[in-house]
Amino acid sequence: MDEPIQVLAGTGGVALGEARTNHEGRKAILLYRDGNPRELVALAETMGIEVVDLQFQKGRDDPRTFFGKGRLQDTADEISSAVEGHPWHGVDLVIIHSNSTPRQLVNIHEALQVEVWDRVRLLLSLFISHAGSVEARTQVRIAQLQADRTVLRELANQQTTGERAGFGAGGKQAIQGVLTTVSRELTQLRKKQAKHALARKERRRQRSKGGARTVGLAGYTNAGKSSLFLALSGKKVLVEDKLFSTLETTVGRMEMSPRILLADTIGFIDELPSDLLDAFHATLDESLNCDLLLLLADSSDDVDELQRKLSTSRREVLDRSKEDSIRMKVVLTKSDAGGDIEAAQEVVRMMGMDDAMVISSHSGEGLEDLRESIMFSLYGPKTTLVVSTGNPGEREAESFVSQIYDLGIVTKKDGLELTLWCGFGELQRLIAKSDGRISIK
Ligand SMILES: Nc1nc2c(ncn2[C@@H]2O[C@H](COP(=O)(O)OP(=O)(O)OP(=O)(O)O)[C@@H](O)[C@H]2O)c(=O)[nH]1
Ligand SMILES: [Mg+2]
Repeated sequence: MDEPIQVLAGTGGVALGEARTNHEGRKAILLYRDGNPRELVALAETMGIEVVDLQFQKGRDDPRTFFGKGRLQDTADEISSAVEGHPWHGVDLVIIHSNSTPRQLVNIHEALQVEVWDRVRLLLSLFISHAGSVEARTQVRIAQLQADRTVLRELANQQTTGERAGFGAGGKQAIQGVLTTVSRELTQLRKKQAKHALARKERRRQRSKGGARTVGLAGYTNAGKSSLFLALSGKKVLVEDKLFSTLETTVGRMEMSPRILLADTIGFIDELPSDLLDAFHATLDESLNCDLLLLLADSSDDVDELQRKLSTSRREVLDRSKEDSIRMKVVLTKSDAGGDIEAAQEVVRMMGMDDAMVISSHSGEGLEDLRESIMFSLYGPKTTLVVSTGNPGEREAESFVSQIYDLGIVTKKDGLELTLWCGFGELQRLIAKSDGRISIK
């Protein structure tokens, strides 16, 4: 490219090529106008970024520059003149506590001359640093390119309207060139993503053909989904005290009940723009289109937090589920962590949902009851079957017994009497095919 493009850092460096993925040790300041910036600070800290100062300005945000022009200039001066020993010394990142418009991002960056992230870009950076698998990386890259494209279009637009001087025709062409490249990559990535989605769908179809039922785990980020998945399935997944440790769906069998599949997935967060979450729809679909959904909420959060996170999670689930009605059960996690369980139950009730199950994946409290309750939701009450001994020369009773074991989850066996959880349809078929040898007690 003949003329350098003003790279809007934090957009993933379209024009730079490689995006930076490690932000450990960076220093940032955060600008906010309303709401509580704590969650955004926690997200930044998850990446090892130190937020050294919070800057607040009253009133509605400026549609051009978020903060008023004067205040933004003061901030710029302070960043550029901070000497050794000043808390702002070494700040190379500014975080905006909102989902900014491309216009705001471009202008703020221009004024401050350091990397600028709004909420979306911060989440994207976090996703990029946590994306482990090929599928997760594809999804994140799509989300990132979509976000980049809006900023590039704004840059191109400002040049066309003459708002942005200094690039000339060469600069404009260069931006158009990058835009074309971005669009081409997006098309390729979407094809790749469609293949992943198809493979997931096929796996899902195979599983349900085999009579398996799926239990999805959903909830706000850090609610304890992966920990519960691990406790119930024994299958190792990443558990971390970080936001968004999980970015894709992992399916595992429930221990002792191999016909029940659990699906751990990405968490929700407030104000995640819909198109950003859309990038994860294939992976989310796999866990949300289930026979039973466990909606997890952290009982150690204070009640306001709990309510906010639970409402967000429920709304996202309902918006994204393809089924008309979804069977949902609230689970309060981390019961060992000293939260007010009664107050948490009250929140659940106030939201019009049935009383929650209370569990701790660490101490094991409530897990047995949860297992039972999952089975009950999926299969209804247990059934007791009796296999008759049959006459000599007839088929062995034990072969019917082993068929019953294949069919459902046997919890008790007393000679030829078996108590089990199983699907009604499957049960009817087995009995019909048994020539009267299997009956319900
Ligand atoms: N005390 C206590 N902490 C728990 C329990 N379950 C999970 N945690 C902690 O909560 C944090 C988050 O747990 P995860 O299981 O990774 O949560 P998640 O919902 O999968 O989080 P993301 O994938 O990041 O959205 C970790 O530090 C866990 O150790 C529990 O039963 N008791
Ligand atoms: Mg997780």
